[in-house]
Amino acid sequence: MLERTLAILKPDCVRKNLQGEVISRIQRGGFKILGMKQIRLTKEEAGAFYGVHKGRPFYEGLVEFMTSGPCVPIALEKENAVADYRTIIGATDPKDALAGTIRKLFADNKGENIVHGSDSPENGRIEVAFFFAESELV
Ligand code: DAT
Ligand code: MG
Repeated sequence: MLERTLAILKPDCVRKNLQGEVISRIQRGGFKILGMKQIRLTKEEAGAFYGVHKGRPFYEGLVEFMTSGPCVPIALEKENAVADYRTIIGATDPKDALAGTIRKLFADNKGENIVHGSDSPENGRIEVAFFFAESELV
């Protein structure tokens, strides 16, 4: 199944100038980039994007972090995109991520973990649409 998934190069990735390192790994993974932009999220946008985590102890810090600087949402397409992208980024906590994954290589901790990835094909489509109009996906 051709799927869409949303990657975000988070503010720590941009601060560390790792955009190229991460994008090259995504490209080597065979993903097609349908759309990419650099933005700075507002508190409202970050809060809505992570709405599923509202009320959890890390939610406020997560919104703070995601609004702390520019980030780079990237719409990706590939067969089995959601699971394959999660394989190359690794576990949420870099301590648990496999060697060679993006989070293991570059992330400092569970909160500041370099990249976002969608967790299901349905959420992949929803999250891509959160950042991109269909006309921006080419
Ligand atoms: P993932 O980003 O791997 O899909 P998630 O959906 O469980 O992970 O959580 C979303 C983000 O929230 C995650 O990338 C970092 C942050 N987060 C999750 N659990 C956390 C925790 N226990 N402490 C700090 N930040 C956390
Ligand atoms: Mg998630």
